[in-house]
Amino acid sequence: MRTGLAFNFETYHAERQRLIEERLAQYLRGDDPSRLWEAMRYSSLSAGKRIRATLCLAAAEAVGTKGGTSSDSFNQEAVEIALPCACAVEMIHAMSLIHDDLPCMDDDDFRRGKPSNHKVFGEAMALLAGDSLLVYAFETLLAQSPIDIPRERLSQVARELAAATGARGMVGGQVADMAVTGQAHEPFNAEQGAQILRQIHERKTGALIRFSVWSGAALMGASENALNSLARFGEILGLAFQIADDLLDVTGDIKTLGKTPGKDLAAGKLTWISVYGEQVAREKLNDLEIEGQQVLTESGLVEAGLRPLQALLTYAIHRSH
Ligand code: GRG
Repeated sequence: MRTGLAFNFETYHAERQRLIEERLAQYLRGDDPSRLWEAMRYSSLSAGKRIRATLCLAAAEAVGTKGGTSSDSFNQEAVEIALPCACAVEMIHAMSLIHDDLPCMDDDDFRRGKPSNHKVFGEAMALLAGDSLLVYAFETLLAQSPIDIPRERLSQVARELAAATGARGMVGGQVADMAVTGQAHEPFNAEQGAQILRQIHERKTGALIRFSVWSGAALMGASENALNSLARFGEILGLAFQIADDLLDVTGDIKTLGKTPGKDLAAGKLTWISVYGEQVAREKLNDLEIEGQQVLTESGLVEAGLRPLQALLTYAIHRSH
């Protein structure tokens, strides 16, 4: 274990991104049929922030941190336990971006500063690359996780990942989103708009982010109290991440964002901006930052080990892309 003097988030994040990308490249080196694997790698290995995978590692490291450990130490054991799961989450995330960009969904030509998957490989291959990534994520989690993780724990993690991805999670959220797209300017009553928005966000983005934090801790065998606190922290961070995303859609530019800005607004999507306005959205972000830090202190985990999670919340809120 390496230890340093003070916690530096940029260094922490860059090192976790490198680890995640190295391992993703290793898992995704299949070559037959070669065009399919190429399409899977094209989206999975392109320049993402890796926030979900980093959250998974950070939660595992927080649980694995014992008193007296420096917060920028590299907890090799925790990282090895959580890396297959972190990569599985990134594969599912990449799959959702590929499908989201298809002409039948958001129809976006750019993603992560590059042409979208279907622009390079065609719609049929993009669809199949997404399908393969979805199932390969589960294969990776189940086949690559260390053998000494209790099987019951691993199967619970796989079950939760399926729930976060499917009809009760991301897919359900996408469908709920599609159902109201184009209606942002309709006369929703305020309460109704807010309720629909909450249901979309909790499932479409929130569920996978919550899972990312929870799973890192669950794989480490965290106590029930720590698990509950970290799951709640994941919900708070998921909502904050989405509000920041909605704000970036109106304030960002294509070069920094790596995708087309203003699309939510143009499509008449229900977002935090269309329902509450920019000012309220920013106030909510402040509240969530405070609430998230508070929830972490209730986890009972060692303070030094929580610093990466604290910093990830701040990053999710203040990021520029
Ligand atoms: C077929 C299982 C299945 C799902 C597809 C298309 C779809 C259903 C769901 C859409 C989910 C989606 C794309 C939500 C948007 C989430 C979001 C804010 C993405 C941007 O995430 P970042 O900022 O991106 O973390 P990077 O590029 O940094 O990884």
